Amino acid sequence: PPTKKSRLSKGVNMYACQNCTPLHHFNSRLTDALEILEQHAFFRLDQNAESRALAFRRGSATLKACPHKITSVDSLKNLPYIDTSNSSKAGHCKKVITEILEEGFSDEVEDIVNSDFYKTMKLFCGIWGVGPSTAKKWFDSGHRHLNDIKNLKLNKDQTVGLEYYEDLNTPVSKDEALCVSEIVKTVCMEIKKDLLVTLVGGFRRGKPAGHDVDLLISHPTQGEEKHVLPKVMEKLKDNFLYTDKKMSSGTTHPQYTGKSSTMDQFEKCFSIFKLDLPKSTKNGNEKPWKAIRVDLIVVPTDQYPFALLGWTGTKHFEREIRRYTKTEKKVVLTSHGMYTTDTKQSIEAKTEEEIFKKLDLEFRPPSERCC
Ligand code: DCP
Ligand code: MG
Repeated sequence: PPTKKSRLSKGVNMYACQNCTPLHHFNSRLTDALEILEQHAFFRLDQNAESRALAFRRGSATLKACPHKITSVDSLKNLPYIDTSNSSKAGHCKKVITEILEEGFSDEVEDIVNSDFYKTMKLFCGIWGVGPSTAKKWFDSGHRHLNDIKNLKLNKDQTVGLEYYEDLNTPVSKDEALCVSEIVKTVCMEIKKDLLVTLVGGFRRGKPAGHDVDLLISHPTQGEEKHVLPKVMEKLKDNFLYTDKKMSSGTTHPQYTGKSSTMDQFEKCFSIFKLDLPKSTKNGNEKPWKAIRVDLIVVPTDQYPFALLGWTGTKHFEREIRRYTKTEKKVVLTSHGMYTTDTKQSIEAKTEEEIFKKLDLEFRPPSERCC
């Protein structure tokens, strides 16, 4: 059974993976504010940036899981990561929420949104291949506009990221995602008729739009997925504006612990796809296609349920289920598999449901993982 700490606190559990977090919830005015603070903390890159950002995300995840609208400070009582007496970070969440509940807005959030720093960081981080450290370097050098960046030394990702900035910052609709998915499926079928293409990421959670299209490619027979990606890429070469293939290290073993705990070891291709627009949306002056970020991830069938879980997100849900698993179950969970921390024994699972069951977690379908 879960430890005392992790048990229900006023209906909202301590680990976000234990809660039902639907796409549409009751407290978006508050969570929008906390997520601006989260992003701002992340942009600042100072000493405790990551843990400060995480504290805001945890507070926001709690509010998203509340099955009602919070209208008074009283109802914040005992909420995890918001009303906990011994954390100054939870205190910060509560202070901002209180301001919004009582005044209708938060000065701190307004100041951030209107600041040159925040606006510029958002602009620069919108370039594919640019993270907060590069963006901050440019900001500190006095750059404020995309035009200022054009003549700087950029890597390959950043160069195409800047070239297709507008398209890549226009949300991908569900229809567009399905369209890309169908094109990839058709090509896969030509290579091997049993290849399976699964739309994951935000769209699997039910989001109507997203920033990219994430597709898992697998085959029901173990090993049949090998050597498929180069063939898929060859067949799609006219559909791609840009590709960056990441080779598998060959160590797609559940116990592999790479440098980054969030980056898995699957063979994959990060690409920019050139999607033809339907005639009705074409207009005389515009180009007849849209640049869309597409990720193709090749998954051996024995690791499929873990990859499915790992690529469905959200990022916070993934972080939380791994934290729960490690702390409460002494098990390491990755997109490749899971194993016990002490004896390193692999724990098998054939479906997502079985993974939850083996971890003593109530099953959450993708639509309830929107934390
Ligand atoms: N993922 C992760 N950690 C990363 C990258 C990805 O856990 N560092 C997982 C969780 C995400 C999924 O992969 O849900 C896809 O990542 P995206 O960044 O594409 O996020 P989403 O698809 O959830 O949202 P969006 O609509 O912005 O694409
Ligand atoms: Mg995505």
